[in-house]
Amino acid sequence: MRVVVAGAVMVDGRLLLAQRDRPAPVAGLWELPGGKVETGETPVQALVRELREELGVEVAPGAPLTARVPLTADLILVALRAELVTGTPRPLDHRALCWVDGDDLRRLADAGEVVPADTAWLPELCDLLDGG
Ligand code: 523
Repeated sequence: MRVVVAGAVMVDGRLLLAQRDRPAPVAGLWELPGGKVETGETPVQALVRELREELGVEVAPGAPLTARVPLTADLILVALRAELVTGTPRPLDHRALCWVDGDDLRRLADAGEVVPADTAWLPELCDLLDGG
């Protein structure tokens, strides 16, 4: 079983979303940025590496989100909260980035503009965002 780890980066009550550039079925949709855990890495190490590569920032991973999402028979998607330590996120591997509050996130999801697997985290993300 391989793990894909994504990061929930929140600053001042807003969540960072990244717009996928590929593959075609999800291009243009918004996700929590991240990627596959490589052999010999922990999910925490993988998230630090992925967000460094994809966003040009250093993060400190924290608590996991509750939902774990099976993607395929041998791939599972998890998310960790991540504190932004240094840098300003840039879309080095995505089409664009945006910061959303709870209402923005619900609107994007209602419009079908969130990567399907990531919608599993909507309730807990909206709770975190709405709670300030
Ligand atoms: N997801 C997904 N949501 C989400 C991420 C980061 C990834 O549904 N927030 C899915 C998309 C792919 C798989 O997880 O099916 C791997 O994500 P990807 O392509 O971002 O990971 P990489 O870049 O490590 O994969 P390779 O391109 O294969 O290296």
